[in-house]
Amino acid sequence: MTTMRLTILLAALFPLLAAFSAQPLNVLFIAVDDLRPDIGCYGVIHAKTPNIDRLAARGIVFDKAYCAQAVCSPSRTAILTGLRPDTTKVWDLDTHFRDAQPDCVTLPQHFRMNGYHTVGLGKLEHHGFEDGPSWSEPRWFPSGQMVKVDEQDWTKHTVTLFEGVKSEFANPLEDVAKRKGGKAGKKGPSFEISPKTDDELPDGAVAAEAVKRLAGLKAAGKPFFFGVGFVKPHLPFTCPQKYWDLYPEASIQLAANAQRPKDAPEPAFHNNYELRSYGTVPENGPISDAMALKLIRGYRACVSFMDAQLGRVLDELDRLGLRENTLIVLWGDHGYHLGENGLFTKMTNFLLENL
Ligand SMILES: [Ca+2]
Repeated sequence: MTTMRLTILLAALFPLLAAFSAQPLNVLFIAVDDLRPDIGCYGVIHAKTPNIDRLAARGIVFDKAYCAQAVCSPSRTAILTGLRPDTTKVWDLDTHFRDAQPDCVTLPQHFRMNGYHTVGLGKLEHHGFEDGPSWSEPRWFPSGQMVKVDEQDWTKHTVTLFEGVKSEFANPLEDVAKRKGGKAGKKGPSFEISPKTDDELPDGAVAAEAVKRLAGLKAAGKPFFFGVGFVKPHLPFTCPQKYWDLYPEASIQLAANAQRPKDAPEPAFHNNYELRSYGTVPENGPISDAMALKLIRGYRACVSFMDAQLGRVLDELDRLGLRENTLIVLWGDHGYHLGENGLFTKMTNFLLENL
């Protein structure tokens, strides 16, 4: 049985009265990669997340939300299909849920089958496992690809290239091929102050595209299900200086419970292998306190960077007068360690408290 890390699920069900109107509500479905509840609306004092907080203030904050399995694809698949990993057979990052459940109906697919126009930008399904029947239009990625998945054969993709933003994530299809072919090489640094502007980074490009698309979705006059996927605060913790500046170095402290719990069984842990795949992190041995402090600061900076991109989308929704008739759901795919229990990243069953 696979469980369970805290995930974040916020919904702005606003206004509730709209739910009783004859006009179907639009859905803005926002996925955030590796977001633990380091967020102001969860009472985390250090968090600088004004846009998530304003969304939370007019909606519902779910504080007992759990994920099916604490890693991207199984968790995302469970959210999209409503099925457990043991049913989808997606326990890893290499399996499409339609291999085991060819006829399942995903959440966006359900809306599509009921008259909605469904569009997805960025990371919603796990990269490389985009789903044909879910979307009315090709899936859009900031790295310069539009991917149309065959509606009958999910192994067939049509890819259109355009001038996109270079991503730290590889081309989704190449990424899968590389993983299947063996060990991927070392990646870039685990954290970095980026000299790029917001829009030159993937999440900024997703926000810019989302802002562009909203006007078209409104003009089309059909109810829409709009999936917007942000990849920060996933590693590497790369974002512009202004977001790092929100968290002065001197304000960062190590996790209070940085030791393994007494008598906890060995299988509950891992050796931080995801973190170690980044170039600046040693292959073995402890993560130094100096590096841990940088990672914690970088993670927080990336949460704020993502929050700023979210704010652009929410502002445009308001500007277009769509707020009253759009249900917004914001969710993270699983929790995350930043040194708690001696761990970094995800893929454990620990719950996080007192961030
Ligand atoms: Ca994830």
